[in-house]
Amino acid sequence: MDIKERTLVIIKPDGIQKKLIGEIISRIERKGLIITNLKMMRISKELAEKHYGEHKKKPFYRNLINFITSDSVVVMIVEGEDVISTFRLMMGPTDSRKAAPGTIRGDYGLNIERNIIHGSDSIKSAKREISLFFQEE
Ligand code: 3AN
Repeated sequence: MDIKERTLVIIKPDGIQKKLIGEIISRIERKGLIITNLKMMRISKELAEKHYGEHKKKPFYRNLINFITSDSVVVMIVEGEDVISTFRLMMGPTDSRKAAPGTIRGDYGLNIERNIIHGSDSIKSAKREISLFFQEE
């Protein structure tokens, strides 16, 4: 059985503006997770709407799309045993104000929207998101 799992990680525009690319990559590497694919890009409105499709009806949807497309992001596929739950723990909860120190959002995030980082929330989401961002695979 293949115990390796994959997740899609996005360093969001606030993470780029705060110069956290190196810090976040370091945390991933020091934890022992493997970065198999990495690119810097500007997310189009179309791609953002596909990625956040599940939130389409939410009141924060428009702001979310505007924010994620507002500047460059870094997108990665990260691999490792139980990487989805491991990386969710490393990120901390969605609302940065509730995230503990030592987590990425707890250390660097401002609030629920400006929360520095995205990580897939399930195997199903990871597969969907990886195919959206790394189509050539
Ligand atoms: P996570 O990124 O922790 O998986 P989701 O999938 O519930 O969180 O939400 C996706 C993104 O939508 C979050 N990262 C956050 O930026 C934004 N978001 C979620 N809930 C809210 C909210 N109540 N107000 C504003 N933005 C939100």
